[in-house]
Amino acid sequence: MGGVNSPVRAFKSVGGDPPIIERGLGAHLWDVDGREYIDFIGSWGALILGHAHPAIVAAIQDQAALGASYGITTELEVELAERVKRAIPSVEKLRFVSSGTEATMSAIRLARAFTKRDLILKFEGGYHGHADSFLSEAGSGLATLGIASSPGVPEALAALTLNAPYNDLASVEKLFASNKREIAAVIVEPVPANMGVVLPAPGFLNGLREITNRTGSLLIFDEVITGFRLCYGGAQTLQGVTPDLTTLGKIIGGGLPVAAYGGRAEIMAQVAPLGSVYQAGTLSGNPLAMRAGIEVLKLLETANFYSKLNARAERFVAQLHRAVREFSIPAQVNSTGSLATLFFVPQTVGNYADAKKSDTRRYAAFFRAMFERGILLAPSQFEALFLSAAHTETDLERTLGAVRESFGLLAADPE
Ligand code: KE4
Repeated sequence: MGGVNSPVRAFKSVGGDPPIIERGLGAHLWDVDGREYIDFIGSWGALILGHAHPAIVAAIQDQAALGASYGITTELEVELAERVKRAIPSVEKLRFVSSGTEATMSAIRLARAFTKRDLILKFEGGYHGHADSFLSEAGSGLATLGIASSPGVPEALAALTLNAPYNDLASVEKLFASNKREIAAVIVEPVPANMGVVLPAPGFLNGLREITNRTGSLLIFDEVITGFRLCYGGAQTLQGVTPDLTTLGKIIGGGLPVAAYGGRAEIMAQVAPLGSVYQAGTLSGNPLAMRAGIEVLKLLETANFYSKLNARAERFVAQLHRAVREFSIPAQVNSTGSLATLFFVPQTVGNYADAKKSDTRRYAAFFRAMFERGILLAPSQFEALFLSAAHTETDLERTLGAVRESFGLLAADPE
């Protein structure tokens, strides 16, 4: 289907044909023609440890020999759940699912049941997977392909999703005022990465917490990307804001299909079989994926993992800023921890409307110049660059060399 199993992989917004990947190791990928790339997609953020980490491979091999899935509870699910709960105390109870979409879809169903309200408020440029309720004004692949709302979503359902500009509390207040006591939940990426990386303005997340408390709505942090990315836990740990529900994915599966939703015990108690909010899944919590997740969290919990990764990422981003200045490229670098986006726009980017002012043709030219130099960035202006613990100083130096050459080409062709 279009040669891909997910639209953003199609390279449609950057041109050219995507490579066919044969294998990965550490921060590197090789395609079927033997070309090697330094990889900054990292399975869209899942591979914070890089490809084929030996401990993860060994755990998966070991578990595979014991069986991949039983469809009955194992101790592994309990162990991974306990690790997540210890890392993110607001997650008092959780349920494993197999994709971030399932996690966010289930979280809003639960919020609607718990509050007995129907409306959901999300943010323009926020991306929470491809469930019907999330496809208006969404980020990631929809932003990349310019799809403002997906056909096939009934008008009546789409009308239950409200959108506000990110970092704009006044707009959120206005939507709450005009939809009194009808909003079940606000769902937000605490640090958005699907409109490109955008940082929460001081007080924004606290403001959402105050508004949802005051109005009896739930606050859902979609941490599918930020969970275990910025620190051992969620962005909520760094931001000091406690949501009612959290969704996780990507990193907690170590490259295998794992996601989760969880939060306050009294809310989660409404999920079947304890309650009657129905959510299920054949492969939810399967032992193979649980083993991978447990191994990942063990490695992430090692001392200084994040301080080392984030310090290396910060040094890299500082060099990126320097190159932007040196070559006078009209661009912004938004970053936090090991997440970064280079927006080809002269002004700062604080929300989706700002991000959409980016010159996507220049991003495409930059992407192709880097690709030709063996550096694989996200094939979209509205995604993030993911640094991993596997990116060595040599990888980063090579990447910065390619950045300078690519900027040189762009500067020579101001278009
Ligand atoms: P999945 O259903 O793709 O596992 O997760 C959906 C999702 C939910 N929430 C956030 C914050 C997400 O970033 C995602 C998925 N991220 C995109 C990349 N930005 C997945 C890439 C793709 O769709 O191929």
